[in-house]
Amino acid sequence: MSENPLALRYPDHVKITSAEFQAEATSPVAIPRGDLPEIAISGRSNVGKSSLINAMTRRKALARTSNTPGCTRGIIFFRINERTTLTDLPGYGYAQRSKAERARWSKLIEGYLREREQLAGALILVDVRRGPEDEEIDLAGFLTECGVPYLWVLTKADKIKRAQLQKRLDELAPLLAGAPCVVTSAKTRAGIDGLWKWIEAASNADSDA
Ligand SMILES: Nc1nc2c(ncn2[C@@H]2O[C@H](COP(=O)(O)OP(=O)(O)OP(=O)(O)O)[C@@H](O)[C@H]2O)c(=O)[nH]1
Ligand SMILES: [Mg+2]
Repeated sequence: MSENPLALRYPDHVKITSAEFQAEATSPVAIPRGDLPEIAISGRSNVGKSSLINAMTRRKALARTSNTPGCTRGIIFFRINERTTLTDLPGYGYAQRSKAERARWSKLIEGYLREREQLAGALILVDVRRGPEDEEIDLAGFLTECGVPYLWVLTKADKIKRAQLQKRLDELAPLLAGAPCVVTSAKTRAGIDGLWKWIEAASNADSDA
């Protein structure tokens, strides 16, 4: 019998002892110095980046979440357990922004992803119902070009029926370019432990390099 990924509910092994907001950077000069391995959390507006950070840290409102797309404006830095920095990136694909503002954002984010020395990996969030589109495929290519390992994170798994999930994963698999993938829900906490495991491995791989 094939395993249902939503049934893979490991007991959470990461104990969160501290989770702190460090800074919000809306321009490259505002990016804080960092001394910890860093993981960028990326994806289009409304995909659930900020909600995932709250689920990962077991904090209700560490990252600001909203039904209104475009809630997160700058790159937000959170220090977790004095061991890892998570960055909440502003969502893209939100059409109601001016062209100039979108250009400024992509410059900020691309510069950050390309140049941040302690960046150990990136999560690319994709709504499990929607799957990766051009923007996500481009981002994955960009990260590969920058030498940043990435993990596909399929979000909002609670929104589809369990019986449909395996079929959906089979449909999406060819689009994921062989990169690892975790199915998550910020609502049920499915997959959160798997995220931390990947982050731990990416952080160690980076510090060994
Ligand atoms: N059912 C369900 N809803 C979710 C989940 N994750 C996020 N949401 C909802 O989706 C909406 C957007 O979530 P956010 O976490 O603010 O999304 P974001 O990616 O940070 O959005 P931006 O900051 O605008 O880029 C909110 O209404 C959340 O409650 C999930 O796993 N399950
Ligand atoms: Mg957000």
